[in-house]
Amino acid sequence: MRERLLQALGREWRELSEALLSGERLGPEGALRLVEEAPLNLLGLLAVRAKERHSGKDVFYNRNFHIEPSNICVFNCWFCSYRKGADSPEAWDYSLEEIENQVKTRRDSGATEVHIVGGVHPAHDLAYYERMIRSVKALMPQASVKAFTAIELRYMIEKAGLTLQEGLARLKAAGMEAIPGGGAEIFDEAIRRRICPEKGTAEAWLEVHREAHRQGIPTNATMLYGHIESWSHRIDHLDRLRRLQDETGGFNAFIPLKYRRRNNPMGEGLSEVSLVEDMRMMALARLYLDNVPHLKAYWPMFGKTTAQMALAFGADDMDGTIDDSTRIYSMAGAEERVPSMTTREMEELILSAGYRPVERDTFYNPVKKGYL
Ligand code: V47
Repeated sequence: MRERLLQALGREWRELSEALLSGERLGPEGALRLVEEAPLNLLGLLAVRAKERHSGKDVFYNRNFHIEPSNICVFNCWFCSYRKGADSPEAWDYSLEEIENQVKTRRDSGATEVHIVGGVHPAHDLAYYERMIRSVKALMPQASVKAFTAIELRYMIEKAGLTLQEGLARLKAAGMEAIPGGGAEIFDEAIRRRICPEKGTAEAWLEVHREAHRQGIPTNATMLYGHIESWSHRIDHLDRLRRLQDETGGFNAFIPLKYRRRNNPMGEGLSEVSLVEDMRMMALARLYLDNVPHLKAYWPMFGKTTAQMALAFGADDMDGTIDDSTRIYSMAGAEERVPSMTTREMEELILSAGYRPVERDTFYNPVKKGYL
């Protein structure tokens, strides 16, 4: 099969495909040539082979919900439709009691993960976030708390006058068991300065994740693509993540986040990238990040059908059921206005793409194999 496939390819792609199929590492130049010039179906095939080396026929999902404590943010990122100033009528800032009530309505839903991310709020301090995590854990001891982007973490820890090591240790002691991948955007310094000048450097983002990994806290990584960056910037971003992962092994999953253009200042002069470009991006991520176990197709951002299609381009994780608990993407114009999926719908999407659904916990331990 493999021989026939390689024979069928033109000489042009035979050597690179052979190297990738034997598990050789893709370098930046090979990656650029592949993603810009290779036929889409070849990219899909190579990425699926790489996915199957990591996770066979399994495709993971979890039962989760988000808490977005506030959309008030001290930073003003060009691509963000979510952040509001403190005096905006569209701003929210839930009290701990309101957050507890959100958890109470979902505590018996079977969720195994609570994902907490919000704006970088000017007034709240580390002690407030410790209390928040503790009260979520007290109400749902069976669920893992995956909380706060590296940007939120740096801000609350610096404000408390602590080192990263001390601040992360305190949050871990309060019950923070994993860290989501947000805030990475694009690592290239020049692009980063244009789209999120106040957010801190790429090195600052990487340092938070490095320290978390050192403390045994697993994390995810993201990349915001499809705006003013080029394929070379995307490859540079993947390369910096791959280097950190070689060092620590602490990333669980990578999540490419497609830029959505509604209701944010950057969208005025830009259109969104095509489905074909999304699939090329997925395949590139699977092939380049050979040391990151999982690649997530985040359906609230892509829409359900595009997320399902991503399973043919190397993704092996569909994130979770969400239960209509996040606004970041619907505010930016994503298709899923009310992001919610039943486990049945999730499993049907995975099965009809030819894979075996596996409900997982935050750490990718199987909770159950298939309900249908
Ligand atoms: O960092 C903001 C992105 C991220 C837009 O770790 C936008 O499991 C597209 O990181 N268009 C936050 N993207 C969300 C995030 C995340 C989501 C799901 C799962 C996980 C995980 C992490 O959302 C931000 C930014 O890159 N974002 N605005 C926009 N207009």
